[in-house]
Amino acid sequence: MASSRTDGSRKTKAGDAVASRQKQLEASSQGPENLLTTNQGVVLPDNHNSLKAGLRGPSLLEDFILREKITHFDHERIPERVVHARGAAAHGYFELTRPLVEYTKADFLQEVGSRTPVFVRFSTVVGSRGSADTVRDVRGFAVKFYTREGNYDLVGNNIPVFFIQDAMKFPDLVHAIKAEPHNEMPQAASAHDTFWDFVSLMPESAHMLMWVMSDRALPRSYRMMEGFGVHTFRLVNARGVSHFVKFHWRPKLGKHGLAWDEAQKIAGKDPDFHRRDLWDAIERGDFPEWELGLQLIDEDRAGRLGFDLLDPTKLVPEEVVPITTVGRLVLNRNPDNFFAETEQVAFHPGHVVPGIDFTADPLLQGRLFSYTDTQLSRLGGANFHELPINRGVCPFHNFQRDGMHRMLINKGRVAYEPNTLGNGSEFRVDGGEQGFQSYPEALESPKIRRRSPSFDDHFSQATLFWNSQSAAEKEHIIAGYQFELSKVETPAIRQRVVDNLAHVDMRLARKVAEPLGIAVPDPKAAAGRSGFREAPATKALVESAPSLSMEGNGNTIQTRKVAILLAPGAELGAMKVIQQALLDAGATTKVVAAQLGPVSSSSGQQVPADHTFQNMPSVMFDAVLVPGGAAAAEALAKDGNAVHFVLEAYKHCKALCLIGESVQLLRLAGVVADDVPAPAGVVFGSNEPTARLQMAQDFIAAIAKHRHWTRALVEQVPA
Ligand code: HDE
Repeated sequence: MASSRTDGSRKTKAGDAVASRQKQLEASSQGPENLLTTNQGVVLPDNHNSLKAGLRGPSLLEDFILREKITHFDHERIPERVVHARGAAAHGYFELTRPLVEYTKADFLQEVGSRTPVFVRFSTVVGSRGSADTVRDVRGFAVKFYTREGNYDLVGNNIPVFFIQDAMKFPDLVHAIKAEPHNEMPQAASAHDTFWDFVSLMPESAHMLMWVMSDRALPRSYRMMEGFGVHTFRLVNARGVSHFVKFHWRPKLGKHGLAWDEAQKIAGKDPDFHRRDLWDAIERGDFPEWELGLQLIDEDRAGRLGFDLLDPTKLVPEEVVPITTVGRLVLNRNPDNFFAETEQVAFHPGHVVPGIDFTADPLLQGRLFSYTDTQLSRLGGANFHELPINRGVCPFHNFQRDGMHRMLINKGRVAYEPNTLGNGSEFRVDGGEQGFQSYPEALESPKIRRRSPSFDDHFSQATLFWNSQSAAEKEHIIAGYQFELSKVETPAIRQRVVDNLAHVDMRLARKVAEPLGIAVPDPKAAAGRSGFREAPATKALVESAPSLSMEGNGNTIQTRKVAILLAPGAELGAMKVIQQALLDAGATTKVVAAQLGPVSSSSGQQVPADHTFQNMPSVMFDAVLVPGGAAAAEALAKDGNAVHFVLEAYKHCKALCLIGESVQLLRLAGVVADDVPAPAGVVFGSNEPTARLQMAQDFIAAIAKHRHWTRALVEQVPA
């Protein structure tokens, strides 16, 4: 429990802030016990039988043990988050690698090497708590820093812009994208009429829609996605000088996406795919890591960007303002209890510390109200800051009192200020230098309920994003729109979407329209609609920004999962060499076979299978390795599940290494033939010892590329 002292301990250097935070949490933790008691501590005589009037008689109301147990159970659930209900979280630390004294007085951003404990929650936005992880959606990326000056929350997303510009439209957006209210369908999906109805009437959503239709909305892993603060914030230094700042989290493993067909299948095969991936990586000791990067912009530069920094539908390309790396985030401990930590954690963009401040972004301003307000119903009252996961590591003291579930026992008779009966006269009331000082931004304008014309250009950055994508990424965006609109039943809505798209890029609009059987998009139709404020497109400072593409990103195979398909008679020689090379490069391998138990190799060696083709299908892996051996290849070729495994990995453009005779698995589908070069990302080779090392290197290089999106004949393979 936080102490109520206001002594100077927040200034003393914590020896190891991360360890003391953990100790603080442990004080509220409980491990398993042998003895069961009631909540009052009375030892239970029996945990199987209720108290009855006779062996076969009715239960007695008097049974306080049964009543307490059932009552507690009846109230186990709390409302899920109204958005971002589905999530997973972990503990870790933030380490500063570059001092920011020049820009901010925030204590945790001063000294290189200082470590601040953090709790980070990732989430999807639209689905309910039990929905699948791999749906097409934005991901939340919320970081709570337990600093010595109070908790600082950076509550961001994995997409750097947002659908809307003003908080006033947030409830409409959420009502439109969530399951439709009459039948609560579809779950965790934007592919339905109400969402597209709304966004097609809100051209300010054009930029964000491009991101959501891209593979950014299908991350391979939380560990392989970027995070963004989205809004422009301020950093303020000790002299009161302010800089605008944009926050970026950049994953050490690179940014990577899934194939859409794959993401949909994973949603059924393992709805916990991202949650499990995060949990397993931390349990294995593969601690996920991100760099914190800042774009620092002074007032003068801000005026020359060509768009309004307060508009959350705009980003600042790093090609225009470079990103300075200032620290690293490491997640190294899984929560002990999902409910107590991941569910009860309460983030709030308004949790700031001295040296970090807001801007007048009208979306951010609305958020500053929403987050405490929502906890009042979600966490049942005003004392949620006392929950162990939400407690700060520095002392706090004020005269806020009472309320549901108050845990702190405030001593004394004084709960007001000023006072002379307590120590009230010691408090500064003269607006002195101490504490959080709001940046004194000059504001003198008439009240007005209107949108600034500087927010009117909705398409230039959507076009910039489009221009910055590789050919394959563009195809994915087109396919994303086509899929979503094919689920929209009202033709006029589909038409409106493509008419709007014509303002982003005519080719994109035509390609989306074609297979939907709708008219060639008409940009003028969009412009004539009410709510469509046409603004002269601002000149983008760059035509294309490679940093917005995910192609060619990352060159490591660390933590990638490789399936080794085994059947009786497999020749293990080359396979073993390649497996070792994969492990040395940091990948993990699993043996997958027709059934569990040992599989006999060609030399009679017994290799235990970790999984079966059905319980761990190809969508659970990043790459596939199949050993040679005529008998094994024959057996796999006759097993529909094995053939499907290989072809599905091929279709999802994953790296494949087929040794010796196992090449026939791809021949069956007609995607390889003698006279055709090996498809991109597919490595063939003989069992000969001389070929092994080269094969291993080629396979590692193929996995490092993540996916071979331009691979030939993918459409020919059945889904
Ligand atoms: Fe949130 N958002 N949001 N949001 N948001 C919530 O707070 C809200 C927005 C984000 O893991 C809620 O505690 C409004 C942008 C994350 O616990 C709620 C507006 C961004 C999380 C809320 C926005 C976010 C939330 C629901 C527009 C990216 C999950 C439960 C004015 C910068 C945090 C809760 C976690 C959660 C309101 C827009 C990120 C209702 C009103 C933009 C990562 O308060």
